[in-house]
Amino acid sequence: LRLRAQTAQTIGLQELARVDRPDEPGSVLLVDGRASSQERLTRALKPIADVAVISDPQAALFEAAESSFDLIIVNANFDDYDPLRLCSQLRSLERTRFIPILLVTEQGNDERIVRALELGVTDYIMRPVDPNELVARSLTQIRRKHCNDRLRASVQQTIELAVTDDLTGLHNRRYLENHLKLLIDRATTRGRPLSICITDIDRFKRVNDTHGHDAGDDVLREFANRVRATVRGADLACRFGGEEFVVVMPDTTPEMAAIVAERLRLAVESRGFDIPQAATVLNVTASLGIATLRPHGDTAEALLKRADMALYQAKNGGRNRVVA
Ligand code: GH3
Ligand code: MG
Ligand code: MG
Ligand code: MG
Repeated sequence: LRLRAQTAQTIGLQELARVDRPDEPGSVLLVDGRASSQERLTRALKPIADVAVISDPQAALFEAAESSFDLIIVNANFDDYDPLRLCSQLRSLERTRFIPILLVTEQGNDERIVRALELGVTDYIMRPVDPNELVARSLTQIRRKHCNDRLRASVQQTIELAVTDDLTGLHNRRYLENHLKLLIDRATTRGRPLSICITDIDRFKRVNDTHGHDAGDDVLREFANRVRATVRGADLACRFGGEEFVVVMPDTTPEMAAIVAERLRLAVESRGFDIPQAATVLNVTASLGIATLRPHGDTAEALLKRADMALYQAKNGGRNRVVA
């Protein structure tokens, strides 16, 4: 259900292009060293934004990194402090680099303005500040920020969907194949062990044949839950296809992998699977094959192949077992 809702939201990509979207109130951080201009600028911005005011530029940097502002207005009027330093810091911090900056500055200081724009300041406004101009420039930046935020969130969601298995919420095969290569590179470079486990549900076709495909899906979801509950946070669990799952275990020797695989086998066998679709509880078992990365030039394909051969032996040996 959660995944369906996500799909619907992602399809809402067209939403991003909508121009009739009513303005959400913006949140603005005003960094300004003088009480008089703080008061004036805040009053001008009040109709379009919630304004937080800070006099000290270094405190402003922390505040900006802690909160989520749509716009930072820097009024270049500090004693003994170069406002471009703050702008440059705002651009370099992960948490603040996407927040637009509007610089309030003196007339006739073209070089400084060019320098500010080079640093990544988004826009500037000259003193004396015309309140209407301030509102217009601020609103433009706030709208663009909101639009960019939606776009970023949507791209993020789309990426997540592309690497997630809809039925179980685990990663899918595409993600595994990409990511396994990275994990292998890392393990090889660092001289660390890495093991994988392929597991396949035993006689799964019978579940479908006897109780229907939806009951089969229930088994797959519950199986995925048990995989999730068994592995560590650093492990990568994925649905490799059908009723086959793969767990990649960085920093894991063959001995440790055998223990994890046996724990998973028991987690499946020891408790019946609740099947709401068929109002029943089913006994399920799985076979597991494990393989460990060889120190030199081992590939993802070769590693998966060895684990798959071990799995095949587990099936041949009578199922419901781990083979290394
Ligand atoms: P074995 O012990 O040898 O693994 O026997 P098995 O029956 O589990 O293996 P087989 O490969 O013959 O059958 C796998 C079945 O899994 C066949 C297929 O219809 C079913 N299957 C694959 N994907 C899904 C799915 O998403 N949902 C459901 N319900 N069934 C699926
Ligand atoms: Mg099979
Ligand atoms: Mg099977
Ligand atoms: Mg299979």
